[in-house]
Amino acid sequence: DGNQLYDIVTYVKENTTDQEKNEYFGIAEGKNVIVISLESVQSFVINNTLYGEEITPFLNQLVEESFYFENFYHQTEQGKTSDHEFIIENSLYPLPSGAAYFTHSSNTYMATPEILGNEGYTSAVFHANTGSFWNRNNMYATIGIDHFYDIEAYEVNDLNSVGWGLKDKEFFEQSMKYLLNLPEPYYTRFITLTNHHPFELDEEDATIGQYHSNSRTLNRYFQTVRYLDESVEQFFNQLKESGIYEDSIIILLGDHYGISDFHNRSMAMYLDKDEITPYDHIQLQRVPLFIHIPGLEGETISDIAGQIDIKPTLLYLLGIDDSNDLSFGTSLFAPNRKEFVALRDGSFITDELIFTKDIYYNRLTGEEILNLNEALDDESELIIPDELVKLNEQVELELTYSDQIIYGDLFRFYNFEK
Ligand code: GP9
Ligand code: MN
Repeated sequence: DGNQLYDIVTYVKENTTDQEKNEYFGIAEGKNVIVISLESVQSFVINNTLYGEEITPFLNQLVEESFYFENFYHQTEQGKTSDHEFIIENSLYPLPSGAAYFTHSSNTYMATPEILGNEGYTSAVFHANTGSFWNRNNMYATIGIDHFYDIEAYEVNDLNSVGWGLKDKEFFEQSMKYLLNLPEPYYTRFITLTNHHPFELDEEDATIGQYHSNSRTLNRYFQTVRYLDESVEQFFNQLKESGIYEDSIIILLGDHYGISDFHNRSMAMYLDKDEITPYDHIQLQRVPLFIHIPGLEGETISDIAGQIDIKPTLLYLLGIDDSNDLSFGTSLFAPNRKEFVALRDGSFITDELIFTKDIYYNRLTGEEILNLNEALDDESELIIPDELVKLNEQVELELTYSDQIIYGDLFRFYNFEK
């Protein structure tokens, strides 16, 4: 109701919307936007090797030429790919269970495509799957996506498909004609598919060997990741040849983890660890984020970041004032950032800490700082520093506020006009 919204607006205005502007504000003004979702890619494959061979040669090269965020976390839940779409377009958290794409596709939102639409942008999503998958067709209409190139827009047959459908190289290739016909400037998203569990690949497409462990899933993962790396390289070449590249800002990000905890033993073996601790689990939720602006030098950024920051970051780089928007993220280029990244289960990351499963860890070393369970078992006096209590409360509050917005469709009552 109105009171809930008032509290939320107050909180958001105090915590996220007051972005100081620096030289990055508007640095990509008027450019076309190309967002590439790297299905199931986790950061551990970037600048890493398998039996001495680079796994992602093209993406490694791209690290050098982009703003690369090495401590960027996915924040998705059960809605998987659709959750990552929901988070990056709205800067809201996904729901604790179910997928907002299914359950709240008729809500009022003020998503990136709507905001950019008001600035003269045309928006499009490219994804070679059935339009109703994740209820995308309905949600896209709600958030103002002008064109959805779903499976109907592609020529799909036995030869050019594997696993979940059209191979990514074919997907990018066939997408070019549509991209070239979009009125500029445009905001586009490309959702890849081949690097999806169970990571099937035709032999002729495999250019790196498999891993050898008890997990067939992890063993194959490296091959489909490499295939995706090559698909993206091919797409970049096509963007360059067609002249699109120069006028674009290209954002690449992982949507969510690809290797679940079920494969922890094999994962530990690959990472040369005895086991995957709760700390390691959180660190494995890092997915790559590249912000590539042709002509700018690359920089690897170690600050913590989350998918919730994508919307304000993009608007910031495009020079669009979003001070009356309601979002839970902050621009990754603004000097005054929010101090934590919250995951949907209440785990969170700060510059210094990782909190998960009732344990506070030192983020950089992985050392346990405080274990709430052990302290309680001991019957010892448990003293939790005030700042930790405050952080936990703020994370919970923020997740609750985001849920209230979605469950109550509260944006109906908010005036986004400046
Ligand atoms: C389906 C694709 C994969 O269209 O986006 O979805 P996921 O299983 O990763 O959520
Ligand atoms: Mn996915």
